[in-house]
Amino acid sequence: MKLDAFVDISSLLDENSTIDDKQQTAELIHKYCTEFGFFYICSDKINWETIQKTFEQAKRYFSISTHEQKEELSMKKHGQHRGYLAVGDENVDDTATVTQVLDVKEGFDIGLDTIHYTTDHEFSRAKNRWPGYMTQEWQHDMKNYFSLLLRIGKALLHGFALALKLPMTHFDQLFTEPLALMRMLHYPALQTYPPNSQDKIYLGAGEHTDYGCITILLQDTNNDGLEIQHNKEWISVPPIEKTLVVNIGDALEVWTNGLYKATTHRVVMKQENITKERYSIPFFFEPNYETKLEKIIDHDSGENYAAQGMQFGDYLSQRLTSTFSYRKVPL
Ligand SMILES: O=C(O)CCC(=O)C(=O)O
Repeated sequence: MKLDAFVDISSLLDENSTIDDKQQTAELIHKYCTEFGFFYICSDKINWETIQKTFEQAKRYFSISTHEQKEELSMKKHGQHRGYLAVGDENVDDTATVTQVLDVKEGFDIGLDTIHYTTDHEFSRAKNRWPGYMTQEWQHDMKNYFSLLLRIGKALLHGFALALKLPMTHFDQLFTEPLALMRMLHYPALQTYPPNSQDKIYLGAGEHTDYGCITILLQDTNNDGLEIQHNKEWISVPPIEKTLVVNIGDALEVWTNGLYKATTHRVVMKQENITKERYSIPFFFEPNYETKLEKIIDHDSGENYAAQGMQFGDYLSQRLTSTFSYRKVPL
């Protein structure tokens, strides 16, 4: 089974569209959020050329960087959440040990570059680490993509607010200094990591939920692998040209008290694609550090969230410590 959930978000991107048009889009968002927690977005108001160019630039980074150049900018080396992560540095399924499941992916994280945060937290202070050997154009393209995704994320928040019957701008104040992160991901071909050797299971990314508000994902149209859990089955979310995939994270689940679920997902590396690499760019659109994780609508799911009452930044920090080896203090 494949995910069949598409939302044209043009009305949310267009300042001149009517509130009725926006509300119609919001109703579709509501439907797919309660059904799947995942949906594709499309719009002819999105600059797909910019998106395609960024994708090619991300591939260039992984193809031309040497091992030494990557390690020079690694999170391991600098202890901050920016720059390079090698295969094994992040294992998103923190219920499995690295001896059982290994995420076969490398990545590069970029955060907000322009805002001077007023808060005094670790993520806020972390500066981007730009590879000096890539061109200025490369850096410019990455920043451009970041800005574009911020705009799309903010427009989507209006849709989510309307979907939840809140004032359209309800979330705006929570995203003035967002802990947003863009991650270029490269999944090496599976043939380099034969499955089940030494009793390990190799996944592109293990089973997990995302931690924040929403994730907006650009996928590789040459290689699929993303799967989501739906009614106790895994269904695939194949890449489709001129679409992005949106999914809900833990923060939005807590805010909606379980009305919108952070859906478990994973990236499988299929045997038939054994020779193929895969690339993707998730954009984790997260609120300000101090945002409280507490119920904002009148819905009772009977869930009791451990994160309830925490500041979002503290929750994010806790989750990253569970999944990123550079953050674990050696025993
Ligand atoms: O690469 C993908 O398609 C998904 C990545 C993902 O799930 C994640 O990084 O949280």
